[in-house]
Amino acid sequence: MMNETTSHSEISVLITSMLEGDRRSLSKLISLIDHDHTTVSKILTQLNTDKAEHSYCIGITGPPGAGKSTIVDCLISILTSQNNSVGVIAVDPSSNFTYGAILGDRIRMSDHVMDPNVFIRSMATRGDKGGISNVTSAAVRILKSFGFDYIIIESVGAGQTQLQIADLSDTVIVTLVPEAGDNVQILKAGLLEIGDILIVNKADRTGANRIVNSIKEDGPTTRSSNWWEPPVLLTEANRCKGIDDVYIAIENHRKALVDTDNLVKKRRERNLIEFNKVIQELIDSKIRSIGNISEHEDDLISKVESGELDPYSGAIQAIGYTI
Ligand SMILES: Nc1nc2c(ncn2[C@@H]2O[C@H](COP(=O)(O)OP(=O)(O)O)[C@@H](O)[C@H]2O)c(=O)[nH]1
Ligand SMILES: [Mg+2]
Repeated sequence: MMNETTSHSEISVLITSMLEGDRRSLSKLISLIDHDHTTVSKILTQLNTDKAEHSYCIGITGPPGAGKSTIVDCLISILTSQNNSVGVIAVDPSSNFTYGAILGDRIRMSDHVMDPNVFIRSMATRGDKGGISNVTSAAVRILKSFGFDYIIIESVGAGQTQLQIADLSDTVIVTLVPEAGDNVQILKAGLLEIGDILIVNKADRTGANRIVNSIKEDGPTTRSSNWWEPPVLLTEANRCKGIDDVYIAIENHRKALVDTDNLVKKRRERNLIEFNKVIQELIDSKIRSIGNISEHEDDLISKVESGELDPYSGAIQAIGYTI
């Protein structure tokens, strides 16, 4: 495993072979940013952004255990059967994937593990519970540069201060389960609002139809518009039932985005959202590092404490610049 001493030239070698389609290099680059976020900008500046617009990003979110990874597995099977390459980032180390083998065929399972068209990677959650970190977004940029046809991001919930799954995805799928039952009102306040496609999974459990109806009755969400009404779909993901309709809904949403010029517009908006979030993160980390420096300035602190130095001048000295 490489560490923070990884040089520009080592990174360049990895990027060159990644861009030639080498999956080991792709994997190593993602490990690098996952373990040492100071490599993020070194890597991102060297990526090929020409390919980036090609990838279509699908975000899937919902409570833990709702069946997100199972749904992703089914989607992988559908997407690869149409000769698409798929890269998956799961922001949840506990995610289990069968590499698109959910349809049951053992021989196909080993095909998928070796399948150069499928790449699956779990990343640790950072900061806010379930939030998407800048590292996740950097990983998605690397996958785009690799040139996957589809990129799927799986994440639980939504952190408030960090990037949201909707900030990275062209189509957002929100997954609920019948157990949500009476909590629909609570969910409505947050999760449902961000979905372009709403799924009620575990159709085999009682109450599934009831929750579909209650979501439909609640009417338009903030994602509704004159060109898109989020469909509410019932699935049974451990048998891949209903996932064909999810795929059709994704393609319909994609077509609607393109036809209304919203795909380009929204991607441009999202670039700026990310830009602002990174600025915020950089400022926050600068403030934290200043805090750490001043802890070590015992001499300065005792001078301020004793009154030998006034707090204002002391603070400016601790920070290293004036305002
Ligand atoms: N009964 C039932 N169980 C399901 C269904 N879909 C997924 N599961 C199971 O629910 C559990 C959690 O699924 P998982 O995909 O890991 O959920 P995630 O945490 O949202 O990614 C697993 O044991 C799945 O096999 C379904 O349609 N019906
Ligand atoms: Mg999962």
